[in-house]
Amino acid sequence: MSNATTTPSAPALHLDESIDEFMERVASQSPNEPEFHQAVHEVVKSVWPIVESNDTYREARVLERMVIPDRAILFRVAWADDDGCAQVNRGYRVQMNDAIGPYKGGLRFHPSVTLGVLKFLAFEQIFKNSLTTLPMGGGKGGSDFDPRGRSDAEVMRFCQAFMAELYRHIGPDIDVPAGDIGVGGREIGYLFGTYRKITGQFHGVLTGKDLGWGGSRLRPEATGYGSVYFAREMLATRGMDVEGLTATVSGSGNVAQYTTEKLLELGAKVVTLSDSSGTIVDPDGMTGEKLQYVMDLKNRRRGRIKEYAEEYPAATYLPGERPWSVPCDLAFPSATQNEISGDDASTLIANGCICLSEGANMPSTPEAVDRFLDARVLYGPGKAANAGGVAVSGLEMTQNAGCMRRGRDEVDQQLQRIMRSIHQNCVEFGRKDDDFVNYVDGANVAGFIKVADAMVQQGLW
Ligand code: NDP
Ligand code: 2IT
Repeated sequence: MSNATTTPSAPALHLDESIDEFMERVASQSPNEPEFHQAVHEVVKSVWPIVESNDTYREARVLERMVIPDRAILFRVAWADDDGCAQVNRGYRVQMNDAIGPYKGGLRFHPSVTLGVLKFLAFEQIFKNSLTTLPMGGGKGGSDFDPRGRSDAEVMRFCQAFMAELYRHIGPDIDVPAGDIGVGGREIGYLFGTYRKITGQFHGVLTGKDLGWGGSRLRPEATGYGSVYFAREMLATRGMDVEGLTATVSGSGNVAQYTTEKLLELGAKVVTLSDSSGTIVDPDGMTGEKLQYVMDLKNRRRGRIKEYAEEYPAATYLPGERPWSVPCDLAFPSATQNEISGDDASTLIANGCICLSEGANMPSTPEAVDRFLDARVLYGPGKAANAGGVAVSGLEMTQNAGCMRRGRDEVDQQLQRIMRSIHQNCVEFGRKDDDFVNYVDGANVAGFIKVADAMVQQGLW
């Protein structure tokens, strides 16, 4: 047998190309996924110098491997509405990277969900989960199903149909979904019930469960509380605290509600909330009673935030607007991606905003991020600032695996410890020559190294 044509070539060294060329390749491999390209570009810019100077990462092509999901599952979800009519949606689970633990990440039910949106979220989740210090890989899933205006029975039938396919792809040591936009305690209940019914097994296969059947204390609160804890850590680097400061919060769902609760507890003044229809501005500031009203409005009555201004006449409702023109010291974007434009960022800075902690995933456009960094704002990117939610999900997984329970104080202490450790990692890897901390670089590099090392150590897959 001739071996003339079988001599193996030397391992190709990745990164003979520029960042732009790398991004062109990502874009051509995954067309029409702008959010995914945006998330990848941000990480690639931060980690490029690390990869360029590390032969092992280059030879193992870790960066090229990380931007391709381990797998992305797309499935049909067919269900009957209350009139008995057939409805059809698309369901997805993107299993992005499990080098450091089972896939972990939420499910989003929203009409804007596409494969590209879930790939961006699953990609972010790799680094976020790595930052938590817990053994969790990156994943995300969901559907273009719109729960708005649907009855409980319709939501239940949709969740049952969704899980009738998803169940075969998940498991406590494989992939553990949780909530995200449009998926809260109600949906997790229906999804868990269906999993249990189909498999006959009571597994910790979802997090965000109710306390009565394996949920963790403080999981509903964790993302919002964690985002405020992260802001507090950032402010402490400048000798400041949240007490007495004015905050704008966007969104009025899970993350916005518990961000507001923690801010009020710590003595800040919260002056805005929003939903996809508009913003309410309350110059008197919110109170515990007003927040209870919002929780009842959004979680039980499933109403719109404009009703707040009808209930509390001192507040005004700005239809179609976001909160960023309202003067504040602190901003907590807690609704959705790309909700802060470059111009919004300039307005926030001009109005005196000194600190921004992202409860949402990628709420700032690249232009906005650049402006925050140029203005030396304390800017906490989502993958660091909102990691408290998945961190407590990780605690819920250990609780289920060990058949034990933790009390509220214990979970809160762990959450605070994890947010402090994420902050320290960001500072360590993001401090610049002039002592300014670039939390974007810090979070990306710290999150990346652990996953990249695991991929190298575990061989070429
Ligand atoms: P919810 O569904 O509880 O609330 C979402 C809020 O954001 C609602 O007020 C909703 O308004 C608003 N919103 C959703 N989509 C849009 C849009 N396209 N434009 C404007 N407003 C919008 O979701 P969560 O609070 O759980 O999630 C909020 C953000 O936090 C998301 O970015 C999510 O990925 C992120 N996050 C959530 C975590 C969690 O544990 N839940 C963990 C980490 C991050 P409307 O009612 O009009 O739709
Ligand atoms: O974006 C996120 O981190 C979440 N939606 C929470 C994921 C989780 O598994 O708790």
